[in-house]
Amino acid sequence: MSDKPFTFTLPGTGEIRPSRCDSHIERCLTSMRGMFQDEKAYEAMLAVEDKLLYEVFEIRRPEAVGELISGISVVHPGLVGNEYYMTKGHFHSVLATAEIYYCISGSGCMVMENPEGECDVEWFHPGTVLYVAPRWAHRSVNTDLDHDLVTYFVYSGNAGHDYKTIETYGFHQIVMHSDKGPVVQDNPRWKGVRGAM
Ligand code: S6P
Ligand code: ZN
Repeated sequence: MSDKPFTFTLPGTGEIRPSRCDSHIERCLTSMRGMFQDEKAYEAMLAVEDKLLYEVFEIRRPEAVGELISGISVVHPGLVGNEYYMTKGHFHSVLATAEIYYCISGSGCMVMENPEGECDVEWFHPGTVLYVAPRWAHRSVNTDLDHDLVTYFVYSGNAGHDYKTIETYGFHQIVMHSDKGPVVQDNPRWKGVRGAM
């Protein structure tokens, strides 16, 4: 990997690919087993098609202190039962590493929590910059049922990803669709001991 400076361009509205991309990850329904509230709806959808829920295009850099890894996250529109398509979500393995998200197009939110169980949900609209403070787990949710949620993210090269904690416990909060729009609720399926995480 070159150590020289470089440039690339972000996707415009209606596009999802940056002009430079070293890795492209696609996450389908199968990789989100157990994460949605409505298991019957999940299994019924999966029986028809293993739908693509979200994609990540990364501009890779060495996973080292001082480096910055960035890329584009695209959460497609849709529902599993009454729950919006979303990312798996994770803590960073090096908990004390922050992340910046910039919303290019679409709308939605970031569901966040820290290991003490404090929760926060911040909303994305085109132009929104979100600072995910160190120690906060984060999950992107697309609350627009007609358009992709496209964000640009930047995080420390050495951050790493801890998926297991969220896979084991879930997030404390969920975002559900209603006639009046998105509603943030406590997660009835959260598997930890309240106040202990
Ligand atoms: C990495 C950063 C994003 C996410 C992406 C997909 O630290 O937060 O690149 O990886 O939005 O989410 P997830 O939870 O499947 O990695
Ligand atoms: Zn992250």
